[in-house]
Amino acid sequence: MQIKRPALISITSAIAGVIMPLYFLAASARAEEVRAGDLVITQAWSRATPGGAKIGGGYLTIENKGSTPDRLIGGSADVAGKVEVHEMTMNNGVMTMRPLDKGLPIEPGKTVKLAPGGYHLMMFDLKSPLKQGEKLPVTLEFEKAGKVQVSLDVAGMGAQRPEGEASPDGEMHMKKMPDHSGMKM
Ligand SMILES: [Cu+2]
Repeated sequence: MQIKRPALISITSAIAGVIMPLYFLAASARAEEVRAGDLVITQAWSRATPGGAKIGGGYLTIENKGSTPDRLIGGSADVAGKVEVHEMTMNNGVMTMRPLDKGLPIEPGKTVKLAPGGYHLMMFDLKSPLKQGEKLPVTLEFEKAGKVQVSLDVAGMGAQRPEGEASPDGEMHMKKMPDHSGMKM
């Protein structure tokens, strides 16, 4: 069936005009997107550290939408004495990590994910513990895109992914809720 009355169409587009901005507002509240030249940075997060801890990790997703390669070479943060780009690997069953002296290549058309167990930002000499729910300002440094400000959403201690992101088994990672399942009512 065809809709011939223009009035209906204008109502439809008016509704879309209201719904679309709300949709983008919700998306931006969940995960901030930072653009720097051809790079798009999303899912920047960290996790809470115990009091007295001197090191913390930083994780993010970097997409290169351009046609030339770039490199994440380092960073800085007010909360940390030093920020390095690291790689974590398994060697004969032992987890080791090392700084990437030449930086992390971000090839054109590729998306590179820094996540627990792999590439990460390593923050040294923390001046204060990272607290869950905090937004931690960090300056990334790229070879071509230069310095880029991002803010890391601090998730709970030991989190494997940012809050709100689905885990690999498809379940949502949620804040811990009081568990009453074992209670006798
Ligand atoms: Cu590290």
